[in-house]
Order: sequence, then structure tokens, then C-alpha cells
Amino acid sequence: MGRSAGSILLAFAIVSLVPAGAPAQTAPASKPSAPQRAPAPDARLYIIYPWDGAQIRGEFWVRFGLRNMGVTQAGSSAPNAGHHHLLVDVTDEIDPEEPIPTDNNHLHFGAGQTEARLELPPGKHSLQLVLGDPEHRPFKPMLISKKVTITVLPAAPARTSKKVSGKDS
Ligand SMILES: [Cu+2]
Repeated sequence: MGRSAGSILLAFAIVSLVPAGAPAQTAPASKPSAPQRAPAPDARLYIIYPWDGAQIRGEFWVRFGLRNMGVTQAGSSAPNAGHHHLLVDVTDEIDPEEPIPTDNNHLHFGAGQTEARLELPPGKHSLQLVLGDPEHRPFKPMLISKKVTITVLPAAPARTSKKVSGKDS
């Protein structure tokens, strides 16, 4: 009796461990936070393209510029380096102490990407970069680019193919 109860418990324990282990999502909460990093004194973060005031039709590439610091992956403790975050139409101030949010307006480039392809609805939009530390927090003081405002134009009207003048035999 005691023996079979024990094996049932064991079986239960094994089964219940499987789903908990699979996603491995417990790490962020228990992760010790290192102090925030200071950027290189002469570092500059900027958007190479598009430029302020650009009018763009359709999808476009945003190119990220970083001077006097390196780009690395999220989680990497490489010195004097960070990863890009692109803020799209963000009007709220970024909290200087907290990890940068992750949503459709706060895009993380944790693989170390230096460009992104965007498709935005027609109208005015703002783009801004923030460099993040291994834990997705801003540097201290914050390394942030100038905000660029662009206008996305409505899709071009379907081009009417030039008519070859009719049925001339
Ligand atoms: Cu990040």
C-alpha cells in the first residue's frame, strides 16, 4: 500500500516536471540584475535611414547607426556594447531604470540586428532608437537617438498599363 502510493507520487512528480521545464520561462524573474552600464562617453546612436521628414511609400528598411560602441546580442556581457531597440510611435518617456517594454511599438533586436523592415499604415510616424544592455534596460545615462518623423504615403494607385493602341491589324 505504502509502496504503491509512493510510486504514484513519483509518477506524478515526473509528469508535472515536464511542462514546467519545457518553456524555461522562470529565468527572467530570478535573474540577478547587474548594475546598469554607462555608455562610452563619445557614443552616438542615430537612425541612418529614413531621415527626418522623409516621405515613403510601402515597406521600407530602417538602418540603425551606432558610433564608438559595438552591437551585440541581448544577454551578452560584451563590454562597451548593446543591442538596438526601435521605438515606433512611442510618445511616453522610456523608464531609465526598467527593461524596455516588448510590444508592437517597442521592437527588440536581440540578435544584434542593425536594420529592420517596416510596414506602417499611411500617415505620420515617429522612429527612435534606444540602446539596451544585456537585460534590455537602457544605458545610464540613456543612449537614445534623435526622433525621426516620417510620412507614409498611401499605396500608389494601380498603374494602368500603357495601352498599345488597339487592334491595328
Ligand atoms: Cu532588448
